[in-house]
Amino acid sequence: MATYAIGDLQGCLKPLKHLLAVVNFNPLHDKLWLTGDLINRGPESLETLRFVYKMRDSIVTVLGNHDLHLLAVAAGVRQASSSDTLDEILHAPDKDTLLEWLRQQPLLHHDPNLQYSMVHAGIPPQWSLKKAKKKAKEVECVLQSDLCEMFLLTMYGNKPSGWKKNLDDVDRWRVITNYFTRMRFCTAKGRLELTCSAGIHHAPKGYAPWFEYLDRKTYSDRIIFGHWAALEGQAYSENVFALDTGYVWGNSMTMMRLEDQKRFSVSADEINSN
Ligand SMILES: [Mn+2]
Repeated sequence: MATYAIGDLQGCLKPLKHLLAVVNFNPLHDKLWLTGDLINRGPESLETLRFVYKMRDSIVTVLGNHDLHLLAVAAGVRQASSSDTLDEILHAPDKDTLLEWLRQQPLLHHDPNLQYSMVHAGIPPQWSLKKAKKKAKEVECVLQSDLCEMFLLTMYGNKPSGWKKNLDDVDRWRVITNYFTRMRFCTAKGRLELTCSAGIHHAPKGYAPWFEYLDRKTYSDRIIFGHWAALEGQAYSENVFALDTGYVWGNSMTMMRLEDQKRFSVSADEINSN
């Protein structure tokens, strides 16, 4: 029995199946964690979502920005963008089942036995794990409630740029969601810079990757995340595991076995030459 974590799938089913075969993944005994962004941009979003849904009893996933975007487009509160590849899901006969399941997924997962946490993008420096869990829960409850549509409608935007006490509901949900699903660079106090998606060495002035702050409150917690393909799987920080290695952009898909932190990866070239 083992637990594996894989970075953003983005509708790429072949490398997922390949990695599971490499380790003889057994859904009866093993667990698979996914860092979110299950769909969009890649070639097989519908089949990927169906595959994950079928394996749902062996899977833990967290929501990424693309997953939330799919829910917003499906709810009719947001237009799809020209680079989206979500149409096949939106027209699928099993769409409602798949999206209803997706809506129930968390923003943060913590396993007290394995001592790992997982989010799509990150946890802001000023929040402890305990606080982060509380904030994630707040938005998860909204998503799973009758307020879901209102949340999806008002979720988009880069402001407010950071957490403050006394934000109104819509603003606090947006900041929480931006932290967990979109953050890359921020200040030590958690002010976000959401326009830059470059690598670690291209931090906008005054900002750093969220995990680089040595006094961040989750410094001794082990955190798995995806979202940031430009890191190429390297966060150069202890206890922080970057798993999005940009398969959908022609690079590779990465899987880590949590028990021994051994990594497995498969490149787009390998998959395409088979
Ligand atoms: Mn993402």
